[in-house]
Amino acid sequence: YERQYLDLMRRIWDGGSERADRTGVGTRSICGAQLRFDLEGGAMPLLTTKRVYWKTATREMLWFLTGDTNIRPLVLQGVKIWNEWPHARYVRETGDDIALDAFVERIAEDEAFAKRWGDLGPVYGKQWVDWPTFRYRKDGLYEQGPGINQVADVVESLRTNPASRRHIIEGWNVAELDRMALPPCHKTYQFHVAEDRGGEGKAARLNCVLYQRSCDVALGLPFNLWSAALLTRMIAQQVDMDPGELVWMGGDVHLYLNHAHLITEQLSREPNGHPRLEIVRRPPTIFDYGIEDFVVHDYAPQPPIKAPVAV
Ligand code: THF
Repeated sequence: YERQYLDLMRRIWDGGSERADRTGVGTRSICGAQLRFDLEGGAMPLLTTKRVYWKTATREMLWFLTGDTNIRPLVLQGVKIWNEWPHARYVRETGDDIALDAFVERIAEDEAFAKRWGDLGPVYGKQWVDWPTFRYRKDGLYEQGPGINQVADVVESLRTNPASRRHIIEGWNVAELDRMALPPCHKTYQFHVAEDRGGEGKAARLNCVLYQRSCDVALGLPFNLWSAALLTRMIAQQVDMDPGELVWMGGDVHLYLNHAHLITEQLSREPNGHPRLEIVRRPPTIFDYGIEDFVVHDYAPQPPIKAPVAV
């Protein structure tokens, strides 16, 4: 399965069209790609050709599910992957040229500062569990309505109407894009239930399609694949189904030009082993998981390969 990832990387590096992008770094990019991973038996799309920090990606997923959009809880757990964006905004808006490390330390130590400068705007967490609504009053004006918890709704619809074609979690709230530090990349998750064919009391299988509009193949995709598989596993557990297949679809699928060393090194490596995820407990709801509920077996990856993230 990992070969699909490496083949995609090679295809973009060899044949992608070179272009300037929003971040100014430059990419090679292709339009449209698909990867498929079987999650049966605990299998996970966790790369072995470099170390992927699956606990970091898991903490990020659990943070999404809390609905929080401030980086402080991540910072307090040592998760650094969202730090660059609030830092860049702070420097831009205040003119204070503080170093990233010092900024992050302040986020950790100063709650009021974190409240003011640590927020990413209404990104994933907010849209997933508290999508804003408005309703019209009798006088024709409108007021805020109750937020929509898309994750809870999908769990409920999988239980009550598994054959539905509307099991969707959507991050792309058009009206709020301009307030987000970064509009969602992994924007649409759709779940699909394959009813058991054989009978014999076998559970239905839960499949997931993820549509990602923009994909940083070297740094982001290893995280995004893990996280999508993780979410599918968690939801499957909650609705008493077996995990099925993860289908990943990308829109603008690219490699950053300053990731050349990572790409060359990783493409020279051979995949080794088949890591598995065990969820050691069945929490009462999809919102009650903790990092200690997840154990990965048979993961002996090759060394990490460092590369800078484009902001
Ligand atoms: N922007 C860009 N340019 N690339 C991305 O992958 C990306 N994301 C999120 C939002 N914007 C993005 C942020 N996610 C790393 C991993 C995921 C990120 C951001 C950064 C990263 O640096 N990973 C390193 C180190 C990990 C660590 O130190 O814990 C790695 O080696 O994997 C994709 O959704």
